[in-house]
Amino acid sequence: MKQKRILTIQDYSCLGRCSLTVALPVISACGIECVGIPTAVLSNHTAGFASWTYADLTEYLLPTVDHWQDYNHEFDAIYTGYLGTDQISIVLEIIHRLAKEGTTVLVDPAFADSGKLYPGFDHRHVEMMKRLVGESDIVVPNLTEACFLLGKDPEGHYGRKDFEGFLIGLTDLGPEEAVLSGLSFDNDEVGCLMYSKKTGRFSSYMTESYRGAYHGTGDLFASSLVAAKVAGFSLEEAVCIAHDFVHLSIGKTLEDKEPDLYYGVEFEKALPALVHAVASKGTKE
Ligand code: PXL
Repeated sequence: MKQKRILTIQDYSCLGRCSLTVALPVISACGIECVGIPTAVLSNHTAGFASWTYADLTEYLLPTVDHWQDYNHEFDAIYTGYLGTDQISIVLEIIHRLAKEGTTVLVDPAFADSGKLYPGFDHRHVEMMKRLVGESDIVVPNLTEACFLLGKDPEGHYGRKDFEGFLIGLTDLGPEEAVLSGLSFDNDEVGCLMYSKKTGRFSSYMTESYRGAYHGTGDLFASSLVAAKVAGFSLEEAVCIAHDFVHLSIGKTLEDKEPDLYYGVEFEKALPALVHAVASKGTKE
């Protein structure tokens, strides 16, 4: 069988286990080729660290894709993560040029968490991100991002009915499917709620919660979800695989006596379980 290939467009933060330093190993471990276009190189991510250095690669995005014209690159999925505001229209153009029938476009909005926008982002970023979400097949925001995208209070308190309304609102922006991750309906559980426009069905997947906020877990979730989808799992199955992977990664991190949470979670220790879960597709069929 032809090897599957995913294109991902997001930054490379050297320290902090997020964006490309997560997407590349996670997708590769699943046996899928991961083609990464770096949008910028940062010394470290911008959440928690007091400062960072930054080399902007906006100018390099379209020439990279122009250069590919002479080759017949087809992508099973295009997956976008953290982007600069002025990069979003370029990424839209890249999607228009490279997405063919059968290419799944997955957008992780990656611009906010814990009720707040990441440093450097404002209302214009949210508006541009809405356009990108509009071109996606699957959108995977956290609750804060969903609130910003839908004009809801990102620091409000919400329950399951509200989350269902948010998922419908997200699919009204364009995508067929939406997943909210990191949700709690009660304090002891954490998980995901998803919605498919085609079937009109909601489904959820919950496990016990470790509580607390863990940086980079949204990127781990999106990377493992897109890999599982491309490997042939349904959205419901892929969400379970991705959630279990993130959950195990946090568990492994907390086994560490002195975890330094600025640096993300120790997902490397959970990769064997992810590989096993994704490989089970071949044995089920
Ligand atoms: O994990 C999302 C992310 C990606 N890239 C950079 C970030 C963040 C979150 O803060 O700062 C540079």
